[in-house]
Amino acid sequence: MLNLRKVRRTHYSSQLSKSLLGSKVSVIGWIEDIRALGGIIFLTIRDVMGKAQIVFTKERTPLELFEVVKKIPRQSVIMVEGKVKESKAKDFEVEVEGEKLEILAEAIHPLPIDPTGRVKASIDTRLDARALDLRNPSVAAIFKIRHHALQSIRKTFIERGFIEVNTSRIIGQAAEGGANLFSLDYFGKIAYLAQSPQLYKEQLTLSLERVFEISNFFRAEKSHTRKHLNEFISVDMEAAYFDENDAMEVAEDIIVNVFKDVSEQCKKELEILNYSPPKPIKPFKRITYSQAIEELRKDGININIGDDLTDSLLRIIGKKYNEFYFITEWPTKLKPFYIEVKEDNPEFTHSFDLQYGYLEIASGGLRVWRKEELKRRLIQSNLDLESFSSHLKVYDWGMPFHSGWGMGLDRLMMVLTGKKNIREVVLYPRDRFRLTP
Ligand code: AMO
Repeated sequence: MLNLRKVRRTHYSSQLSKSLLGSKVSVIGWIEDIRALGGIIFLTIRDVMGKAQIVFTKERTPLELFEVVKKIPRQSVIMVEGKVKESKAKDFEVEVEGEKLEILAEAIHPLPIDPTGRVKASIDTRLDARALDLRNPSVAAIFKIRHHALQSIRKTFIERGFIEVNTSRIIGQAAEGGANLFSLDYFGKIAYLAQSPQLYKEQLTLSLERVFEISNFFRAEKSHTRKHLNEFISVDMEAAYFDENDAMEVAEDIIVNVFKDVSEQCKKELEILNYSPPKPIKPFKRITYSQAIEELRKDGININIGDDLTDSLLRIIGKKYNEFYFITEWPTKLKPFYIEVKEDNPEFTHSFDLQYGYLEIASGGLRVWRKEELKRRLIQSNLDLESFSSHLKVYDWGMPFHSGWGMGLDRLMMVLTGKKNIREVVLYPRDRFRLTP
């Protein structure tokens, strides 16, 4: 029986260096490679920090242990105690001369995928074995970058006086209107999984003034694309006394800082991915929706003001603007009820989408903050006033004007890591065909 209290690591693989020559160390990792060359066995073990070489020689190892080591299946987790010595291998400056070995967890053979990546597998096969897939350094790198990106985003918000909040994921009314809701039975009533924290974050500007939330949201969209999931992480912000330009500035700061922080803090991970992310500079370019339509028309595309910018049209625009840029002043009919219309031209709104090339990263704007106007817009959008009553009453309590946006973290991660399929950057993606693992 394994004595858990004796399982101790003195060093991560990345901490083994010449300064430890001659010292006894204890390392823990999974076996990536194992090569027995006559009287010597070379093990490459990996841990979360990197890899190390372990050597067992026949002359120094009890015969029984030597025979055991040879046969341990790859990806099994072992603990090795031994002495640090210089290595002749080109990948390692030092290696551990194994003296004791304990198998902490044995892996089966064959495994569903090869996490070294030498044997390629489809994204679906990899996702079915996601926990193992993450032993591949180029997969783990994505999620280490994600961790740093989240820290950077939080830091920028906090520096700008925003408070992090957590609103409910189970809601009684559709935050965005529309039909893309998953419903569930809530003690005999119908409840929904939140599509966005839209109504809550707006309400919170009344008291907390500047809020942000980073959380999972749910859309019951049937579309099966490389940029949509049915559960995604949205970074949301909302601020009192902000107009849409103030909100856009915060988005610029978030983006500029996240790319800077990741480039500085994730050098090793970006090298593993062999990718250098863009280096956005603010202010980002801004084109109005009408200018975008004009440009498409010049390219001979038959399109009218009021038509949506579909994926294929955004791909054309994205080729010209292969960077971060805003498309502003969208037509009222293409935006939700809570976006304020322009006083001089109510066909258009105080809205923006933040794009990276063809990819929509965020959308937001100035909100309707006067109750009568909000009621008018709800009616215009064919939404039932009664079901919004708990939201509407807030507008009687001194609601400041406010603006905000929602940013798709997973899409941002695609740009940060150079991945073309959103499933690559999400640990356990949920799409129409995938509910496990
Ligand atoms: P919107 O619906 O545009 O706006 O969503 C905001 C951002 O979230 C990301 N996103 C998605 N990512 C992956 N899969 C999906 N199915 C998905 N849907 C959206 C996109 C998008 O730009 N309440 C407003 C925001 C606001 O006005 O504050 C909203 O939800 O990157």
